[in-house]
Amino acid sequence: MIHEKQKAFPENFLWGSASAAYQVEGAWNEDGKGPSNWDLFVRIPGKTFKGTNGDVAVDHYHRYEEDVRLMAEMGMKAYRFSVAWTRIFPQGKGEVNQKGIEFYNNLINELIKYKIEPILTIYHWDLPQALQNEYGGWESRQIVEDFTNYAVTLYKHFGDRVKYWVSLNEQNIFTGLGYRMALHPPGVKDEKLFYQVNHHANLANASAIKEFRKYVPDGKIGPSFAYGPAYPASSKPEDILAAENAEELNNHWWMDVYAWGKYPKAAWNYLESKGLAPQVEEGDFELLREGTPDFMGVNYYQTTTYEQNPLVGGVTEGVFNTSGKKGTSQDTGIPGIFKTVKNENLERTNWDWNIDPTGLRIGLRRITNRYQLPILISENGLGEYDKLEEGDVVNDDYRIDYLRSHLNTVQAAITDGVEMLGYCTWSFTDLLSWLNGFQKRYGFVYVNQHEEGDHDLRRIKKKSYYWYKDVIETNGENL
Ligand code: BGP
Repeated sequence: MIHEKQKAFPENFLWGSASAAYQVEGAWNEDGKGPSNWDLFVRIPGKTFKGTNGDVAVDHYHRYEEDVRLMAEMGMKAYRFSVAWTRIFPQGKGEVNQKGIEFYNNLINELIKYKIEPILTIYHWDLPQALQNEYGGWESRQIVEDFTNYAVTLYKHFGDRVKYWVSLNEQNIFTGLGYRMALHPPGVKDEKLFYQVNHHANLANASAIKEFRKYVPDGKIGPSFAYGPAYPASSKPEDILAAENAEELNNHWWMDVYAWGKYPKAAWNYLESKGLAPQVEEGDFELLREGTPDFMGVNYYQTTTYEQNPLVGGVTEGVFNTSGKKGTSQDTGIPGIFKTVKNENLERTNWDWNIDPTGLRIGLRRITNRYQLPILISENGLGEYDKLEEGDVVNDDYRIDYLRSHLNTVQAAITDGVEMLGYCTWSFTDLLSWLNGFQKRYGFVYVNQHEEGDHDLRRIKKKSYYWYKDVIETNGENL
């Protein structure tokens, strides 16, 4: 649809930015914090770009007041951050660490002081290592109880002031990269275990949402799903079927469970025939149905294009570009199901991520049609090299172009009828990229931090900072 006139962004639209504890906080072993799986994983040689870790990150733990002040000056309406489970329960369970509660209380109060809506992510990948050691973390159903207890602790302490909650961040990514591709902790490649781990995460998610209703009845909660809408490479029916397969196995496999408490049929049958379907116990589906969200959180970066992949001799494992050298990624696939191909209609970033604003609108429409849930864009942004020029200037016009084009399609989706709660860019300040060090930058605020050497971590507003400020001030009229 080409609209003659776009609808305005809703009043009270949550113009925000997002971050994650491990990527910004630093202070990895301070004030009683216990070690997380990431604290250990990054120390294994060869796992991250130039061995970078979040020991210091961008030191948000000590500089949160300055960071919030910068948000306030920009006029930001919402800030999505995550809580480090290991600050609240250093060993994953047991005694609450009051210092951890204190830090997030301070952060929340600081945000509220400036009328910035806190959006709290309960879990953004940093699992207490103690739980990994004790029972394999997500590999055991025991995680459901410990995760729920952790979530309830957060509801009790922060639910009076925090009304927007994200349960799990990108469950599809942390389970997939952790148990299928061995790129994230615990660095395992085991298809069957991957589906089982993911089922436990579904149960934990639903259980935490179910409890939420008791403790924060006036709040809203949902997961943040990393949605990469699937495109067929051509109009060949085989390619269209390959894209359908991808949509079902890579997207509906998660979103159907969130929204409806059930797995999609063809995907389930396929996995069952391969002996890969998760083991389900009595009461599981009931719990999944009882723990459905108020909104779908969407982390959108790109679409993926698929074509047919032969059963015999088909493409399997691909290669991820974590170096920032354009063209170093390789396509991946499942024989007999699909394989990915480069979409020649789209530009790519230096990390080979497709730039596709229209894909966002397509994704928002698909979610609206299938689930009829409001949507919070909980992440969207451009990771690129930035150049700090003389006089502390960063001219990141490419980031402005990226965000503007995506916001244009968000507005088109709103005009189509999609119910949007808000839009959080990834990210506010620069931060640590899990596998790509500090050179892949996302923020409106440059942080003088690099892979090597000691740096002063000073904050510098980029050109995009002023652009987003104006967008917020005009409620999206000046895109
Ligand atoms: C999402 C994660 C974020 C963030 C972002 C950018 O998948 O939720 O934590 O890292 O991607 O990814 P990257 O840092 O790999 O560029």
